[in-house]
Amino acid sequence: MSKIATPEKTQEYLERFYAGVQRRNPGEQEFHQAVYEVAHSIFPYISDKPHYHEKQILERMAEPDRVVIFRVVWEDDEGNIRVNRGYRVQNNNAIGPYKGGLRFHPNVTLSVLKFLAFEQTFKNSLTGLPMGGGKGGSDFNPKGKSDSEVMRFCQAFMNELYHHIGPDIDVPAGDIGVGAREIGYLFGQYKRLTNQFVGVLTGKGLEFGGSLIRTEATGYGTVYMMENMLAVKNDTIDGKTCVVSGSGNVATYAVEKINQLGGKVVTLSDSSGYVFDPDGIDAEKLAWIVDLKTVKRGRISEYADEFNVEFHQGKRPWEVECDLAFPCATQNEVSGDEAKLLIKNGCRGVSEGANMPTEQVGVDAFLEAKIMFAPSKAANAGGVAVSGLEMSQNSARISWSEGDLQTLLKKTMLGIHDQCVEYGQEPDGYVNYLKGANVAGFVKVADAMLAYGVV
Ligand code: NDP
Ligand code: 2IT
Repeated sequence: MSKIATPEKTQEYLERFYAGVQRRNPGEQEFHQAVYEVAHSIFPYISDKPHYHEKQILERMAEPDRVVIFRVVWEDDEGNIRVNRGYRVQNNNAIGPYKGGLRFHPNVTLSVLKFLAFEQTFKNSLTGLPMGGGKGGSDFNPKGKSDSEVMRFCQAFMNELYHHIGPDIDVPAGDIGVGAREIGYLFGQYKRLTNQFVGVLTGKGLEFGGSLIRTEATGYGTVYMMENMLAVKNDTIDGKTCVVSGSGNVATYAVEKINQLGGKVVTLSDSSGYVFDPDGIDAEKLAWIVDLKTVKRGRISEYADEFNVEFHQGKRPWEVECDLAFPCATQNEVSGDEAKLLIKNGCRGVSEGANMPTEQVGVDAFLEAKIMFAPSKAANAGGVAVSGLEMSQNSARISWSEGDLQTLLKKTMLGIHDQCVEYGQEPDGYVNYLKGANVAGFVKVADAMLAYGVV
């Protein structure tokens, strides 16, 4: 069979490609899912562009440049020696140094990090900034650990990671379980090991090279994406009832921006369940949650006790009626049935703050119902975009003002929105943002790879 796809053979070629990905990466379900979702958009687009096939561009993008797996040994407060596994997946550096977060969570596996690094490659391309795609982390569970234990773990993790990163090589940042505290410990250890003060991590404290609005950027950007989609329909967030999942960094700043734009957020969640507050989670209640999560490191169920509202143990918020939904917790947190329930209950728009939060059948349901659907690689790119701006500020040894950064973040999200429209608008006018994001993200990386030849 020829390697060259033709429009007639698109489906056959997609299936052959996907079978190869499954065969070479056995058991890596999340990675398969992420690659399939992208390939499904890319094959029809490249079916009449043989140069991409001849050079096996998508095949190369779905094989990480490099994966580093290492042992992390640390001592807990009782003097026990603990062993975790650390990873860094360097997926693709065609358009810039590898860039992407670190996740500390017990369900971290190679499959999870490979899916995240693959997605990051397209997301970073969409930002328009020169950043390749990477991701890393560990199966370490920060929950219930003391600050000293987290510090010792971070130091042990960096003792290996520092060999593989650098401001022009690979620049990690935060993700689930890695916030300001962890980035501080990681950066401190990098500096100690290398005797260099360079922008090797983003999401740093403002005192040591961090950028204003990096903390807020992902959540804000996810809401700007929704605002941009609504604007096409001459609509706004004002007055809309919104359902948000999660209660970490992305979720809380999404709530803050929705409130500022006049929307009402009625849910937040964590892995134990969700709270339903029909009066809305206003700025005061949100400040209470941020303190609960970042200082006391408590659970969202405590909100229900404090504000006398319902807590739905073991459930996810998608059963609550809403106009707009913002999944901001983790992958595959919206099942196919939950997606259908959202549509049935009148939800008109979904903007994904988390990475790949919707199962493929759910994504298909959103697209079939032709509701506004911003996939994660477009919707949550505001975080890594401001990380890119942090890298620029570090290289130039300057700090930009909050106003300048706010403008750049908004401009970046609008640019991403417009690229999705350019590549995703269908003949009937419906914008398939998923297709648009995948194709727009692909083209830039693919063209850079073509320019390098076969390497
Ligand atoms: P945080 O660690 O700050 O918060 C994570 C939130 O998600 C917590 O509420 C956590 O609840 C919940 N959660 C985690 N795992 C699960 C699970 N298995 N089931 C249900 N809930 C879960 O992380 P972030 O807010 O930074 O990240 C959230 C999502 O956003 C992730 O998908 C991340 O990849 C994505 N993202 C983050 C960016 C950033 O800048 N931070 C940038 C772009 C995307 P619990 O405490 O119970 O675990
Ligand atoms: O998924 C993501 O884009 C992030 N966790 C942020 C990555 C970054 O480098 O800021």
